[in-house]
Amino acid sequence: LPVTDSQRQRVTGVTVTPVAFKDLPLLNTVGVHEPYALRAIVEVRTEDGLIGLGETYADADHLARLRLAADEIIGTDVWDVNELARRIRVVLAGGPGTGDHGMAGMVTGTSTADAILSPFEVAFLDIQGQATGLPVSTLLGGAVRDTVDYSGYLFYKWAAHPGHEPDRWGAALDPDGIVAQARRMVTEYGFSALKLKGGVFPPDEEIEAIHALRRAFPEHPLRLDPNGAWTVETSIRVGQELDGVVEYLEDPTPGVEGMAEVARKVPMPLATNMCVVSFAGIEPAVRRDAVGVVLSDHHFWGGLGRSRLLAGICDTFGLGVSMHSNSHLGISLAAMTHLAAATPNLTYACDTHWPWKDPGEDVIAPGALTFSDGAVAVPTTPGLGVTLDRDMLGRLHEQYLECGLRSRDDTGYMRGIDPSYELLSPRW
Ligand code: GKR
Ligand code: MG
Repeated sequence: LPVTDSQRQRVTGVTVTPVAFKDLPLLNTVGVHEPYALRAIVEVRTEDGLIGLGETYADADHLARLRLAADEIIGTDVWDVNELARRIRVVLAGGPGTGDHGMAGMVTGTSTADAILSPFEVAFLDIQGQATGLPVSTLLGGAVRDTVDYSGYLFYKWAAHPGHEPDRWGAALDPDGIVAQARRMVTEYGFSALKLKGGVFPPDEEIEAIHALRRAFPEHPLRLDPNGAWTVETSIRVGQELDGVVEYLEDPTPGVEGMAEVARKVPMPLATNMCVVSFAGIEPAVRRDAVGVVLSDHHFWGGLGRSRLLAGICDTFGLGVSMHSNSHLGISLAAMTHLAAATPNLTYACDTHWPWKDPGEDVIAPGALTFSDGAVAVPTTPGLGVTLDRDMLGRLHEQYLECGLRSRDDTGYMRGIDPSYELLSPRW
């Protein structure tokens, strides 16, 4: 891209604002979602008054590292992402190389430097787009699709957080509840693929839920993700029983060796956002043929540029690419949509937690991103195509201050409700 002097932009200020938004009692293999999910909103300002946005986890350690990085990147040119990455590596030197930011312990081994780089890189791309009048997907090499498909992400859940009124989704604790949840999600959003978060009930009950979904939705690609809750033997049995029913089985068992053993004995590809979560994890998985699909996630793969690098490596080794999600707001959805649009080999519907969010709670002005037929139209306006709603940012920051949560802890919250709850990996 030819960049004129007026399009060059140096960073003059960075603000990192933690926010909390309401979350529902979604169950997973390490516990249950707390009443609020935490995110950090990153604003990067330039000498010409442009503001670029990024969104990431807000766990206390991660937040402290974001703030260290924020001070260090003042003066960087927003076109110089290599310099941004270098400064972040320098400021983090001596700190932890890997971590489990925002994942409640389910995903470990992500690169701390890449997780810190991500929101700043997204904000830099947002500014590059505003300075040139180009959408981020164009800066990433061009949108190969106008809309990005997302999957309906089904969770077992309670009717309400203890002590609260029933929420708008109600309980889903058996196959009928999951099918009812799926029907509503498909009706409201138009999703054409469905994923069930498993690892909550004994595997036979989750197999039954998948069969019930297949009967109710004969054409929808289905996925099951127990977050490594099963032994190798259980995973093989589930995989064989779901032959021809799921398009992929996601993280059935913990660890690359176990995944490789399961992969040899089940008919469908194994997908992962747990055993390949950083560039260092690719080679061991490829060498063992442990996974068939990598779920990229720009929040821990170092931003949008490095996620496209991951997609290129997957292409080289014949691996499929899908996309992972955690509870998130609109800046993340915008970034995910631009990335997916500009990644030719991202051919699966992406995960999103979007339907679980209170529709009235976001930090972006409404209207920029909407679901139609299960897909989001790729914004065509400059940058990410979303703008900050400062009133909402302030309100959700107040909510963060008041809610008292400082790091995601699904297990601790579950133990507060059920003191006998045990964390087991694998569980069955
Ligand atoms: O939100 O409970 C959850 C999910 O289990 C999430 O934390 C996972 O990281 O969605 C993720 C996954 O695909 O494993
Ligand atoms: Mg997963």
